[in-house]
Amino acid sequence: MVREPSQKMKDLVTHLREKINYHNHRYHSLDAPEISDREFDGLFRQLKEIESLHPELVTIDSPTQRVGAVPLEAFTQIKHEKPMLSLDNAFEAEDLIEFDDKVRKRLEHKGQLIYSGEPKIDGVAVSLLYEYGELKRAATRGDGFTGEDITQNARTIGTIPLTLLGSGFPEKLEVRGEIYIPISDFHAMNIAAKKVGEKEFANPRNAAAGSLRQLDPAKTAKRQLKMFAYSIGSHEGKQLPVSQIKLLESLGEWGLRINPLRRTLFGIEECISYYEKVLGDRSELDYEIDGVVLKVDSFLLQEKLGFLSRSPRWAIAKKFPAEEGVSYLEEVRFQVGRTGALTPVARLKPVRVGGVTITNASLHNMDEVDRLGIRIGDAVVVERAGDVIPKIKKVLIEKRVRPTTDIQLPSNCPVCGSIIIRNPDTVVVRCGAGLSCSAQRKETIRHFASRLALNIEGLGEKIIGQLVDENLISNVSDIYRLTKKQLTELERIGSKSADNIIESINRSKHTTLPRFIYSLGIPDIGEATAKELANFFGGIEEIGMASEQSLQEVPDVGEIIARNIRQFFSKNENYLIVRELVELGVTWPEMSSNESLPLKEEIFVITGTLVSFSRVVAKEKLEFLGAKVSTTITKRTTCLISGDKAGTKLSKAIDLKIKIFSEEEFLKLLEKYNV
Ligand code: JCF
Repeated sequence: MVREPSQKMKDLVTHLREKINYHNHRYHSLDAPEISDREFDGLFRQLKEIESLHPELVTIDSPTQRVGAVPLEAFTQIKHEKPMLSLDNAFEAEDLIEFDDKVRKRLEHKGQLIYSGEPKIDGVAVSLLYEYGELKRAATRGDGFTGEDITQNARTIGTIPLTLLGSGFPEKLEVRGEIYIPISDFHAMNIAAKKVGEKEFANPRNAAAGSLRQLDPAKTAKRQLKMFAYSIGSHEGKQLPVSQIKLLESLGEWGLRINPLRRTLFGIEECISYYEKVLGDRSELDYEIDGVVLKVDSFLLQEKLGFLSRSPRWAIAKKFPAEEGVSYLEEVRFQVGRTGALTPVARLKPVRVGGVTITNASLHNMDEVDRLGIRIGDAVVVERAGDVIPKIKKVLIEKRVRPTTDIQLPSNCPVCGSIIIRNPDTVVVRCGAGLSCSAQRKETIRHFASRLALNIEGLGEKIIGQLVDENLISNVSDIYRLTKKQLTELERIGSKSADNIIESINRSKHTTLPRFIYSLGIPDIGEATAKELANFFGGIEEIGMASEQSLQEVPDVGEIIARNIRQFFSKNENYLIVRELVELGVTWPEMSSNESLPLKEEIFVITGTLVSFSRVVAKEKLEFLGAKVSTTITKRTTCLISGDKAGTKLSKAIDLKIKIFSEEEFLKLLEKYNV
């Protein structure tokens, strides 16, 4: 019989865990182990042995518990406490000088500014939530507001502490960072995958993303994922360091891994030299970087600068130039898009550019083909910039020795065989068959299910392709008639995935009017225009019946878009599909039309920290009610929402006798309008 563990045993377990965490940190985060792998394994085995004898001593944060959670069926969505920002890009040194000028002007700062510099890791952005130093959950960036819960997988990563070190960390802390796979491990992974006939990954970033999206954490644990921490999101309970570099150093002290190439830079000239230096050292790094991130170092100044939509005014990513390679054009295929537009796609002799094998490049349209003067058999320069589709930069005419062939636009659709239509006004050529062309059917359905449209998870390109080919669906409303049985009869779909797909189909029925409008795939209507239309008309019938003239009253809507909308709804089949979707249960909360928006006269400013949600979300809610939201107080400002630790804006608002709402009053206001 196993006896109750003694106090001595409990102390030993605590001691072992602390020791293991310490050496884990030395090894994974600092690249400076103090003991050999054998000694480390010895400590680990000792802890495991005690834990197996006394399972009641096992805790979730024990280093033995990194792997072992059961596989998930699907990832759940997590809302970030604070949105994850994106960065503005700069490609030229002049862009940096312009950035610096703007920042200094805004701050009315005459001399040099202090910046922080760090390499921009080309991985997967994640957010880790620590409470009282314990890792509570991890999420991918997603759209910046909501991501996927990857806690189980993050726990398997050695550079992510399960418990923070020391005691200086805030009680609640969102840590932001980039997870990546070292280049050497990426190559080893692909060699191994090739051996067993598995899919190879195109680049280390895709490999990292794929590894994080494993439902079984045991699989993630086998990949050599690592993380660099680069900033924080929400935080509570402790005074934070005052600058980016000091914050990075604190993150390092708390046990997170921070990039050793971080620097404090004096003035923009030093930023430019820093960029050159990192670019030069790039090939020696065992991780992919695509530029450097430069930030105004002081948090006080960052706060003064604020944000422009979703990127901070105080940071910029200086991207490395595109990488180039030489290849041959073997063939041109024509792809048929959602609206029937034919896009020529170059099939190239495989060439490695910046560590990635390239076999395809977009040629955009026939004008681009003419501009390049490209012919089949030509030697070409291919360019790859970050994650964008590779491009053909130019033809190497001097290499044209063998006979080459002209690139011909087909006279029939390569998918359905219909006659191709050329509109003399535009460069676009189309298959005019509309939804009778299976390529257009597939693309229309794919767009409908895509993330920014109805967001039907699991209904991706492959499954849609199969469903259309098997004649199980032929338009978007058929999605809502799919049965589990039909799905499981498809290749490679098990009972569980079928259940998940049916569930996400059902979930998608609850949507919003802007998403619904966007999902219809009317040519040239993006998310922004869909929002404007929804705000203006408030209902889908109203849009369907609106004249071209009244459509043009909507901001962003000109002649072409108005005509596209009219054309869409004047087709009986489209009109019917919209009606069917609603009959099949697709619904959205009612929108009030523009004229009746309750806050349309108001200009709000939000200051201080809000407890209930981030300022970005608060802004969205106010805008939903028709208010304008600005970042600076002026005479035109009508209301200030004043959160915790409000500063100069609050005193300025008091001076100007502007109406002030506390967070509580603000919540009451939102409640009144049900938002
Ligand atoms: O390394 C990166 N990919 C990286 C991304 C580094 C940063 O300091 C970042 C970032 C994205 C947003 N900082 C922000 C604010």
